[in-house]
Formats: sequence, structure tokens, C-alpha cells
Amino acid sequence: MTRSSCRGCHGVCQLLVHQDETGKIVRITGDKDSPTSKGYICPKGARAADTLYHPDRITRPLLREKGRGEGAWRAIEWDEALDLMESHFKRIINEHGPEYIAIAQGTGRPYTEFTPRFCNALGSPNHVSPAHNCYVPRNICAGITMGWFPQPDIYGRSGVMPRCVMVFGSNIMESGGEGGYCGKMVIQALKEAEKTIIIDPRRIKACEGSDYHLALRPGSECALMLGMIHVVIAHEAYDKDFVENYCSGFKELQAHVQQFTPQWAQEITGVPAEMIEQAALTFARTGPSTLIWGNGIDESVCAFQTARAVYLLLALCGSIDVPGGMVRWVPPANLRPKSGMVDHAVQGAQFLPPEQREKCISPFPLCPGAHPPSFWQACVDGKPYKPKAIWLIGTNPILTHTRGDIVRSALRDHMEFTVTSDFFMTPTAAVSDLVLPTAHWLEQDDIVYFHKIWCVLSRKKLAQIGETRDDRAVMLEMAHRLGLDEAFPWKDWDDYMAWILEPSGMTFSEFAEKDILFGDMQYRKYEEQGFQTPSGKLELYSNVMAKMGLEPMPVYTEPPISPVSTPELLEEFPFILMTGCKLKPFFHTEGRNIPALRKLHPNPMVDMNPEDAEALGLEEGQLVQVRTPYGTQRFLLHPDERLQKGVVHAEHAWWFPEQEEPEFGCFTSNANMLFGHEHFDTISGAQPLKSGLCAVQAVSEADATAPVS
Ligand SMILES: Nc1nc2c(c(=O)[nH]1)N[C@H]1C(S)=C(S)[C@@H](COP(=O)(O)OP(=O)(O)OC[C@H]3O[C@@H](n4cnc5c(=O)[nH]c(N)nc54)[C@H](O)[C@@H]3O)O[C@H]1N2
Ligand SMILES: Nc1nc2c(c(=O)[nH]1)N[C@H]1C(S)=C(S)[C@@H](COP(=O)(O)OP(=O)(O)OC[C@H]3O[C@@H](n4cnc5c(=O)[nH]c(N)nc54)[C@H](O)[C@@H]3O)O[C@H]1N2
Ligand code: SF4
Ligand SMILES: [Mo]
Repeated sequence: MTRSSCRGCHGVCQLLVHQDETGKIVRITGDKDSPTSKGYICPKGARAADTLYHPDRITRPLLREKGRGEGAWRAIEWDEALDLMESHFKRIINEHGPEYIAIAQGTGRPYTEFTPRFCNALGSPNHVSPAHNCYVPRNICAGITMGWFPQPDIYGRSGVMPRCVMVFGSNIMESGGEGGYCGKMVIQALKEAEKTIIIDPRRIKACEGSDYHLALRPGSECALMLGMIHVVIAHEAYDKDFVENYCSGFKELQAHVQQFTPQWAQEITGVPAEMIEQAALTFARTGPSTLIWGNGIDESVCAFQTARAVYLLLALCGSIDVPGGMVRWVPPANLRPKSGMVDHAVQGAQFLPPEQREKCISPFPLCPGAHPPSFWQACVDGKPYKPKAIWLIGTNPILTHTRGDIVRSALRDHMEFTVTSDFFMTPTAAVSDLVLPTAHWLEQDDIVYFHKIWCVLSRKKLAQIGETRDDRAVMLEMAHRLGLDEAFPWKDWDDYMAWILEPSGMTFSEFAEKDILFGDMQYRKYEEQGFQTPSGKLELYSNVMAKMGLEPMPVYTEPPISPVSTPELLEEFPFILMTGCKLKPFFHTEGRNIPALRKLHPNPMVDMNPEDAEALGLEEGQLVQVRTPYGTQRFLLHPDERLQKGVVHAEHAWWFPEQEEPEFGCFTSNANMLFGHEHFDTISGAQPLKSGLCAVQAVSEADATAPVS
């Protein structure tokens, strides 16, 4: 039995991996001695070996033999695959320039520490990822507002737990882990808190026993925050010492929010003014207060300003860098940083020449990397230019990005060379030229650092299936072949890990023995260091944004397709549509081909309030179509009491590995085909994936023969 750390989601759980005498992994269980997860394990973690040993796993590099998407593959040697990539990449760099090669990645997975660095070192600004819709705008916003990204102090390592916990647009306590926090630990923090405030259109599990559930209208988060800030200032409930000494722009904020009364917020959000007032005062007066937040905030045209408003509320409430509040973790000493959150240089922006940065395909000033919808469009129509090659590492954008049809056309019909690194033949891999077999976390030695900066965990290689390779080892080798040695001076993956550990004097096996390392936490670091902003203070009024010509004070933007913005659509599309709330058995598109997981959730579902379903004459399990101004997709109906009336939720990331290559049914129940490419957050490029309008209708008898799975 070996203690390792899981990467079935954003990872944080320490697990026990049990092997038989031949070394085969036979069972994976939770580790009750783990300080990060205290014995928790979810179905994805428990079934990790089902992915590892899956008969459909790609175990050798595969080269396309016929046209793209025709399903004809030939296994080749790694050297041949790497030669091919090297020659295409070199040719494109010479003929067109490095910006014509894009590196795409998915959400935070082990490769994340090298993908942006590789892209920057290559000289390409076109790093493509779902980050504009997830997490990173909050991170950039934090950088601008205070210089670092505050994290919830919910593990009690200081001896202090939060007295008030706010959960805002996040459901990780139900779905798994996120950002380095295990769902179980969030539940624990909610249990221990005196007061809990849940802000979510759905009555999620966290609402059970909570003090306040603010069931706002999807997309109206920023209005709610502005109303709460108004209350905290009007009642002088803010932390005067912190505001006076460590914040700048209070007068401007006070004047700005005067208009945003709880009554004003009630009209927009649908949350009663009195509840807004009480929740705001509770959050301010029951310190230390902390926050768990998520995609409910990110996937909106107001994502950036909502994040700004949240930081201002946290600052006013004195939550910043105090025990039990929202803190900046001190990473373990004597390890070189592996996270861009500790040292920006890790991401390698210093290797990208400024003139190359200018060529990034993104019309948005603070979009992280290339803006995916704009990037895929550019591949098809050549505006501003037409990228020629892409290396997709751990992403399935035909399903997870909007308009998979454009993504697919970009890959299949327009690129000169495409390579995908994955475990399986996915709808995205299926239209590539070359597919590289990727090592699973059970096949990796790792110093697990990415999100969990408050601790570092070890991961041990316990298996090797076929010729799979760690993405990072492959990027290292490609970097050497392309002469990117300045950014990648390490000989190989082991050499890199030895370099990370070097200041500690430990070898990898000595580190692996320890399993976990903690940082030596200090709080209120701003007292000595100030904040890393132009004024040296936490900027309630953002000088950086003002200088960029952006609104320096948070303002609310109504969702572009909503009962308020487009009342003329209501007759045809009477429901508010949220998409992609995370499902426990799956990690985005992963898990549909794991029988033990699929059994837990066999079909793509659309959830709606039971009264709405009844009014439409729809029943549990019935095949329905969800229609928006942009498309129609099919799901099975699930009457769900957690949803307020008038709001519908369609699951994302559905494909059917049991169906035929190359599509694997990726366009029948694809929630991302229900959106257009017109509406974005003007600052970050985020998309309103949780606040559209739709109709839900029964599929006619004749049509119902086309099943979803
Ligand atoms: N409508 C809607 N769309 C959404 C969302 C939503 O809420 N609504 N959520 C969005 C969010 S938050 C995100 S982060 C994105 C996620 O988007 P992606 O990260 O693109 O998610 P996946 O589609 O699961 O793609 C991951 C692929 O990589 C493979 N893979 C897994 N681990 C590794 C690895 O270590 N290396 C390699 N090479 N391959 C690996 C998997 O088999 C899978 O095929 O989706 C977004 N899409
Ligand atoms: N099991 C599992 N775990 C995962 C993932 C997975 O795919 N599966 N994905 C991982 C990734 S990449 C991410 S980013 C995280 C995301 O995890 P979460 O942040 O929890 O994301 P979601 O489940 O998409 O949405 C969270 C909540 O937002 C609410 N919501 C929807 N619209 C709105 C709105 O307009 N306003 C507000 N305030 N709330 C709204 C939804 O009802 C939902 O309860 O999960 C990670 N963990
Ligand atoms: S919550 Fe995430 S890290 Fe924990 S066991 Fe499940 S997949 Fe693994
Ligand atoms: Mo995400």
C-alpha cells in the first residue's frame, strides 16, 4: 500500500493505493490520516485505476493514415512522432513565425506547470485554455487589486476557523475538489462556522442548515455584491483600521456605491433587500469571515467586475490575510516554486518578446492568453491571421468550449498540423494528425504543488502502461529539440524535480517518504510588505484599471440574453439557462467511458423545477430538446427541486465513447452548442454560460428514436 495524492480532479486528497503481489493496483481508498482530506475519497478517485488500465487507452503514438477524422491510425515510435512535431514546428516558425503555433490545455492538471512556459518559450502568445471562463480572471483581478490571490483559510492550521463562511457560486462540497480544497473540508468549515451564507440560484447541499440562502437570478452576482458593499458602508460595519491604513480609494467607493441600495439590488437579483442587508452585516460582523467561490461567478459577462466587487467586500470586512479569513499562503521553505501563484516567472512570460505578445489572438485587455472563441474563429476565417499548428494537451474543446462545430472545423479543415496528447481517442483527438499517449497520475512521480501552496504533496509512480509518457517530459524533450534550453535547462523530468528539491537537500525518494510538507504560515504580511499595487495599498479604486481605460469601480452588466435585456425573446425562450454545473462522477468530459462511473450518471440531463416540468407536461427521464437562439440539443428531463422556478440547468461535456469515431455523439447533447460568439465580458472575455435563455420541449414520437445514448 502506498500513500499518494489524487489528480482525479483539481486534486488535494491523499489516497492509499493498494497493489497485489504483481504490482497491479487493486484498490484505492481514502487516507484518514491525511491532513488535506481526512479520509475522503470520491468515486473518481476510487476508480482512478479504471482509467489507468482501460482497454481503450492509447498506449503508443498514433499517426493518421487517411483523411482527418476517418478513423485510420497507425502506431508509430515515439522518436518518429517527435521528429514529425519538430519538423512541422520548425518549418512553421521559419515560414510564418512562432505565433502560428498554438498550445492548448484544459483545466488545471499536472501539465499546467509547463504548458504556458512552453508556449512563451516558443515565442507564441497563443496559449489557448478555458481559463477565461474559469478561475483565472479572478486571479488576474486579485493581482490588480491587491497583488496576490486570497485563499480561504479553512484548514484550521492557525488554530482559528472562520466564524462566517460564504459560499458563492460554488458547489465543490457536492462535486469534489477545486482550487486545492477538498469538498469534505468545506463541509467541515461550514459545520464549524457560526454563520453561513450561500449565494446560489440552486438550493445546493450547502444550503441545508445555512443561515442565509440568497437564491439570486443567474448572472446578477455583481449587483448583489454592490448592494452588500452599500450596506456594509452605510452601516459603518466595515473594518475601519484596515480600510484607513491599508486600502486606497475608500471615499470614491463610498460615493460610487451610494446608488446601489439593497432595494436596487433586490430588483435585479430577486433576493429580498432585507436578506441582502442581513447577510452583508453578518459577513462583516462575524469575522473572521471567509469565502468559497466558483464558476457561478466566472461564467458571466460581468465576471471581472464581480470578482472586483467580491475583493472589495472582503477588504471592507477585514478578511484579508487574517487567521480564518482569506489569506496568502506561505509555501514550504526550501523548495523552488512550481506555481505561477508564488512566482510569476514560472509561467515564462519573460521569454516571450513584447512584439510577440502583441500578436495574441484576443480582443480583450485582461483575457488569460488567447481568447478561445476568437482563436477558433481566426483559424477558420483568418482574422487577424490563421494559426497553422496546434498542440492540444489534455483538453477536449469540441465539447468544453462554445461552438464545438467551429472548433472542429478549425482542427479538421484548416490547420496544417495538429497533435493531441490524451489518454483516450476523444472527439478532439479523433480529428488530429497525431495522438500522443499520456501518462496518468498513477504513472507519475511528482512534487504536487500547483494549487495547494499551503502544502506540497508527493505522488509516486506506481504503474507504466504501454509507452505512455508524462506530458511534461514530452514538452521538455520538444523544448530541447527546438532549442528552448534557456527556459528548459533541465535534462529530463527527474532532473527538473531534483532542481525543485535542491535547496532542501532532499532527493525525490526522501521527499516522497515525507508525503507532505507545510509552509510556515504568517498572517497580516501586508503590515510589513504593503500590497503589490501602484499605491502599495489594497486598491478599492483600481489605478491599474483606470490607466487601462477600464471602469476602476465595479459596475454591474446585465446578462446580454436575459428577461431584462431581451424581453422580446421570452415568449419563445421562457427559461433562464445555466449550463455545466459539475457532476460528482465525472471530471468535465472524463469518465463517460468508465462503467463504474457512468453507472452513477448514465445520461445527459437537463434539470428543471418540478412545477415547471409539470406545467409543460414533462416527466422524469423523458427525452427533451433544449433550444436557444443558437441551437438545439437533447437531454433527458430531471425534475429537480433545487432549482428555482423559471431556471433550467443543462449538463455540459457529454459525449458517448460507446458511439462511433470520430464524433462519438459529440453534437447531440453538447450544452456548448447552445451559445453564440457574440457576448463576452469586455475585460476578460468570459462568456455567459450560466445565464442564457432557452425553451424546453418534448421530442416528438418520430424523433424520439434518436436516443441520446
Ligand atoms: N457550458 C459549459 N462549458 C464549460 C463549463 C461550464 O460550466 N459550462 N466549465 C468550463 C470549465 S470550468 C473548464 S475548466 C473547462 C474544462 O475543459 P477541459 O479541461 O478541456 O476538459 P476536458 O474536456 O475534460 O478535457 C480534458 C481531456 O484531457 C484528458 N486528460 C486528462 N488528464 C490529462 C493529463 O494529465 N494529460 C493529458 N494530456 N490529457 C489529460 C482527458 O482524457 C480529456 O479528454 O470546461 C469548461 N466548459
Ligand atoms: N466532480 C467534478 N469536480 C470538479 C470538476 C468536474 O468537472 N467534476 N471541475 C473542476 C473545475 S475545472 C472547476 S472550475 C470547478 C468548478 O466548480 P464550481 O465552482 O462548483 O462550478 P459549477 O458546479 O459549475 O457551479 C457552481 C455553482 O454555481 C451556481 N451558479 C450557476 N449560475 C450562477 C449564477 O449566475 N450566480 C451564482 N452565484 N451561482 C451560479 C450553480 O448552481 C452551482 O451550484 O470544479 C472542479 N471540480
Ligand atoms: S475529490 Fe478530486 S482529489 Fe479527491 S478523490 Fe475525488 S477526484 Fe480525487
Ligand atoms: Mo474550471
